[in-house]
Amino acid sequence: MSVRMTNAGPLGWVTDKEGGYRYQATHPESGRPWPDIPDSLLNLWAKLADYPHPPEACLINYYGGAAKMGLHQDRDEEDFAAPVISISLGDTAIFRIGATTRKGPTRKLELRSGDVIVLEGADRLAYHGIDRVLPETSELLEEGGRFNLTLRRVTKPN
Ligand SMILES: O=C(O)CCC(=O)C(=O)O
Ligand SMILES: [Mn+2]
Repeated sequence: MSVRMTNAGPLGWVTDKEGGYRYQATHPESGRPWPDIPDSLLNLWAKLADYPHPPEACLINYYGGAAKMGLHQDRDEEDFAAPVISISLGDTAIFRIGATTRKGPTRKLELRSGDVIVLEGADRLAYHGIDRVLPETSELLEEGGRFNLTLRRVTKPN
């Protein structure tokens, strides 16, 4: 994977050779809990999510150099009634979004710094990915590149 990742929140999305993709409460190398999701992001969720419970994971992706992300669905969560809310910061990305089947038609969207997208309803399980990041399109990050934050509800509340 060319994207660098970390997390905030009670659960983080991780992967390694032994365990594959999963959510867990601690960093797989340090064994320590993830830091809290900042209030500003919890407030954004409360405003935009048509869902009565807070997010449990904030996945933080950093795209440097030629980093990209292949077409995939976000489906490791238990409750697809909760949206995935994605925030873009830094250089502009070419985002691709399609249907709920891998072979469906796709379209491209430019995600600029500050853009927020909500994957909900029929789009919650839409295939999506990042074709590429356009260098030097934002001055937000001194080192360049792009951060993407995704807020996710992982468990189904009782
Ligand atoms: O970087 C993005 O805008 C998308 C990230 C994403 O789809 C993911 O982390 O699952
Ligand atoms: Mn995704």
